[in-house]
Amino acid sequence: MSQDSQHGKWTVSSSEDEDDQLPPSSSNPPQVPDPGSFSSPVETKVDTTYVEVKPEPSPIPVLVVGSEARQQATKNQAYPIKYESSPSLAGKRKLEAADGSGWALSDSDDDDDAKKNNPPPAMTVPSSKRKKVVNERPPSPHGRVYYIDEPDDFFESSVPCQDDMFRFYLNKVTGLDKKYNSGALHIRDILLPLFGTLKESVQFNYCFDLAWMVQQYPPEFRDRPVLIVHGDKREAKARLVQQAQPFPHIRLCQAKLDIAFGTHHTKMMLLWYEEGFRVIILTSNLIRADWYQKTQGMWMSPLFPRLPKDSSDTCGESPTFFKRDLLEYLASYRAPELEEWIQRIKEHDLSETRVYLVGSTPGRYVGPDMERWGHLRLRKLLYEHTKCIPDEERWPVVGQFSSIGSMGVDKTKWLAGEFQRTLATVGKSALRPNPPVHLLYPSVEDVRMSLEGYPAGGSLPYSIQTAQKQLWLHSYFHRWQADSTGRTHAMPHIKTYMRASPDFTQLAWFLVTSANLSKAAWGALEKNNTQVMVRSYELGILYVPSAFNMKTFPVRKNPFPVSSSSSGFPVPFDLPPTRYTSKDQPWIWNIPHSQAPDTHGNVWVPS
Ligand code: TGV
Repeated sequence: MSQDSQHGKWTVSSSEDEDDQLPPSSSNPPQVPDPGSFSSPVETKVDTTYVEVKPEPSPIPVLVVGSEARQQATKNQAYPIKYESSPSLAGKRKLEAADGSGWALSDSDDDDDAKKNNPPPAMTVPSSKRKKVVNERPPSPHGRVYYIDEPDDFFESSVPCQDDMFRFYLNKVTGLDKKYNSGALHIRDILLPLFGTLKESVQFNYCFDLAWMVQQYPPEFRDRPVLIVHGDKREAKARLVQQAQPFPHIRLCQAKLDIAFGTHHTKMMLLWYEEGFRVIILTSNLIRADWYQKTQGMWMSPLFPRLPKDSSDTCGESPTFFKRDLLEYLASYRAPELEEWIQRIKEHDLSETRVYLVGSTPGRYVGPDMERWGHLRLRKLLYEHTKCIPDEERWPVVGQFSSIGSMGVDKTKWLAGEFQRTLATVGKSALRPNPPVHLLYPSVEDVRMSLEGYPAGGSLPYSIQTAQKQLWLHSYFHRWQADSTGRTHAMPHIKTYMRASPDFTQLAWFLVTSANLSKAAWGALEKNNTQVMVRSYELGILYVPSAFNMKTFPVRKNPFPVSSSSSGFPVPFDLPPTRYTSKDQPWIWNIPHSQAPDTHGNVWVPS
């Protein structure tokens, strides 16, 4: 997905101190007449009359006939940068409407959100209203200093401690107190020569700004070959091809997406150096907005040295079989462009890796293949590599994500059935009592009071159409932002899943991944549990204590500032999680908030 393509009506806001320089994702909060206050208890009562009044706003109403068109529009809207008119998509979109192919073999009764109408927040700011809002602007909790550009010290070297056991890092966030960025990495840091002398790289991702990406590479490596692995088709692909035009060193590789509504979410860098090879598995898109004021996570592999020339292919394996699993994941693309990388990886020593790879790759899997991908893969790893814990039914499962798919009319359909069973797996115990499940997802107030304000909601694409069918889900919800000063002021684009002790001081395992809370990402059982169907490409890494010769991971008490003396796992949000009160609502991106201005004095009115 390229971000310079968008057909919606985005009007640049002109509130006084924003001027011409807009923050990366700044889409400008929209305004329409107030539809009435929207408030409901945690579990019930979404005001559905609202939906009837404005059933399906869409940026291209006449043309949106197929789900992919909607999907496209949604993606485009999410990452607006340039205003670009898009000529004559009508014919193409109409053709796409007919291609729902992959459906025939599936017996999933529920759809994921991908199929649904996710009307994006196309935003207009009538100048009259705009003034009014500007005048009503409340004092910003972040003070008058709001960084439009990254601050001068932003790119100062922040080489992570090389003895960092977990190799888990957050991104640097613009506009937060410096202490919260200690130990954090910007994309430019990752590509610094001190991590290796780059020869070639591969960028797996969903959304790309190739011109911006090129600028993130150090000048001396800027013309080294880069392979882009993406999932775009048709117009979106054409736009990506066009983006790549000025860069002869960039080649594209389109990942096959044969099952309807699948997406290429995997975010990974393969970096081939004079000195060896490195893998980065992360949660950020390759666009500036994703590296600006959001919380993102990454795992950086050790530098993998080259194996001696005559080594066999199976050499250089880690205790976690990371080499085998990475090669299997790459092979699943069946892409000729990746063959040379598969060969290269075989020639390197990945034995120092202490994490397990958890991937999803589209397909319908039966028999032993069911455990290769998605949540059944996670289940198998937890079964084999974690130990039973006393009192295990009191150890909560925590899931934290930035988007939510459709998971049916009640919890038994997927969440409390198959997915919870996976997350509840520890060791080989026969009894599997249901642990507490805490789901972390930003509330409206979290988004409103965040560094980005409402525009952060443009990357939290939970739609009212999906939400209103699963009000039961919201009773599991906990806040992302526990207080209004810390790092959680940067809204999450990170996704994490973990099992914590009852007092949240210990972890039985921790996972960071691209996979949101959706069946498309994690897979769903079909055909009387004899088949699992996965729609999307996803990638994450699992930490289990046994791979670190530990019983559990202690949770790092004060993750900020990062100090070499502090130990324990750096969980990127506050524990214990805070449950939504009856006043809290999950962020739903196509519900307007015209009465409560955000941290920039703007309101949110999706069209
Ligand atoms: C979006 C961006 C709003 C299918 C896929 C992509 C990502 C995430 C995430 C969530 C959804 C993503 C997407 C969309 C994308 C902003 C909406 C649809 C509709 C990502 N893709 N809309 N159908 N869609 O949270 O990680 O960043 O990779």
